[in-house]
Amino acid sequence: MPSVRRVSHSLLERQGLTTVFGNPGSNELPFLAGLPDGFRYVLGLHEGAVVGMADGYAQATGHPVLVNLHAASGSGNAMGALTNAVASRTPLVVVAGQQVRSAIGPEANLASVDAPALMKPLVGWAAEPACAEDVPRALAQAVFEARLQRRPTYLSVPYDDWSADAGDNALAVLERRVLRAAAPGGEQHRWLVERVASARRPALVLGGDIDSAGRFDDAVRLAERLGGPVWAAPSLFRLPFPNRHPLFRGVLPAGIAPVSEAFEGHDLVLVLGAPVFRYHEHLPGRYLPEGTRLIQVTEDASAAARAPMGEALVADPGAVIDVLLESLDEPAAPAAPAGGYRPVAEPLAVEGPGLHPEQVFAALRDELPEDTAYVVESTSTNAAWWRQMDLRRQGSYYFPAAGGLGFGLPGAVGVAMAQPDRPVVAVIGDGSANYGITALWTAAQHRVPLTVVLLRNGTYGALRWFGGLLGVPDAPGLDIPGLDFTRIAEGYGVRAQHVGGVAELRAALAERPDHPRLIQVDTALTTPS
Ligand SMILES: Cc1ncc(C[n+]2csc(CCOP(=O)(O)OP(=O)(O)O)c2C)c(N)n1
Ligand SMILES: [Mg+2]
Repeated sequence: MPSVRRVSHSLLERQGLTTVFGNPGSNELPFLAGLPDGFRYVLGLHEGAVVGMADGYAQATGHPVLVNLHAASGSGNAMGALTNAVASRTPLVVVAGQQVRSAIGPEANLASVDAPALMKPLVGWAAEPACAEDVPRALAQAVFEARLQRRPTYLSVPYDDWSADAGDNALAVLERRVLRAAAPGGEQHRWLVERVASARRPALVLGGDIDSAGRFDDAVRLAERLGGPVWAAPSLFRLPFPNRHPLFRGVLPAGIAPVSEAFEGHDLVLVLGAPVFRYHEHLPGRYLPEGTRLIQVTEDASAAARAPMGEALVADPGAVIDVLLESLDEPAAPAAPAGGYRPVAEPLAVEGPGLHPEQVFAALRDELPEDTAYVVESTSTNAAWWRQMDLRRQGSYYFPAAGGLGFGLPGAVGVAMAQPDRPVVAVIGDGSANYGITALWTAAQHRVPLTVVLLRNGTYGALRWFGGLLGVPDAPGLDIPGLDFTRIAEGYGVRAQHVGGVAELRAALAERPDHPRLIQVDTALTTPS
């Protein structure tokens, strides 16, 4: 009979999880023994960066990705990064090494005491198999749960299990396929179409799931059929709609009162592929204006169950778009003529040293190809970003989904590894960069052709703005002077330059190196909105 390790490796191969992001320790080495040809182990130097890279890679490929972490300490280091993966519904399969079975009870060094409980509030499913024979089945479950729930899963495996005999039934798991169909059935179909068709002033709110599911272009067709305004859901992590399309009204503000205000005058708000809603700023008010009805369509049953208002249909929002496109009449006159995209405003300039972030973003927009994918983690420049960018393609925009810093740099490395034919640019603040900085080393080792544009304003800009909002104008610990990212990048093996002005920045961006590089630019402080 083959070993647990052999069957598990075969399972991962069959399920397409052959790129492994990890940072190993002694407990994990037995799992890594004899990895078959075709596996690729991408080493990250810190677990936050490991998970960020895997998150970017899984989001860009749309498939589950294996993450290999070291016991409780490595899992703990990864937790902040996992909050983002949970919010973006990224199917990560985390396998952590455990002490040998007989050493867990006495709590030998590197025993992870009650390992599933350590991770459980965060991941969708967590387990430690009750015996070695159950490891291949449990690993298959971890993969299927991640795929079906679209949520990270966690499996802790005692390291003496890998060399154990897999038992007579182990091979059965290799043949398994687990499929899901999620189009609305007859009754639901009729109800939804009737509600949408009878709306006089419908509005559409699209979540990041629409982009993750590859429905960016279909969302445009639906919006043009409905003819109403389109917003992106608050706390956006993927752009589901072209941001200069004439029907696009921008990202909804992340507060109850301003969301309600935006919906004023609409009898129906149809929310596709988003929780209702991921508010952030506490701006209380009524959830919806008088006379506005909300229908949420999401594949995420928990997001449907926990919403505080509206009706919900748990179904694949992409399938629902198809249903609506088939069932709704063509509009008499197209509300949004093709090619009628809204023009871009002139970038603002600043006096004194440093560029306005808008000048930086205008340079990105003009100098980089239209299909560039941007991974953004710069928190005070949100308004400037949307004023200048013109994103018209699926998979153009990624942002830390739970607001946990440390996704941006590693996430960009993962996106670039997943899409070698697409230009990838990380737009990173000088505060954010530090949380995932070690990903630069992985980028250098794998010669990932990533451009990092580092915005150095010397401060945690967004927190200064938040301080005003919360009535805390004098909080300490917000400034971060004295950081030179060109020297840090060079230390990790990434070529770097400091650009002084717009012309120099544009000239640098026009180059297309086949290796990673970092461009540091000093910027003026702006506010997120
Ligand atoms: C892991 C984590 N720690 C702390 C924070 C709080 N936080 C939110 S925005 C921010 C500042 C980020 O600064 P920077 O990247 O320089 O962007 P800027 O606001 O200056 O544009 C911080 C520290 C967070 N979101 N995540
Ligand atoms: Mg900053």
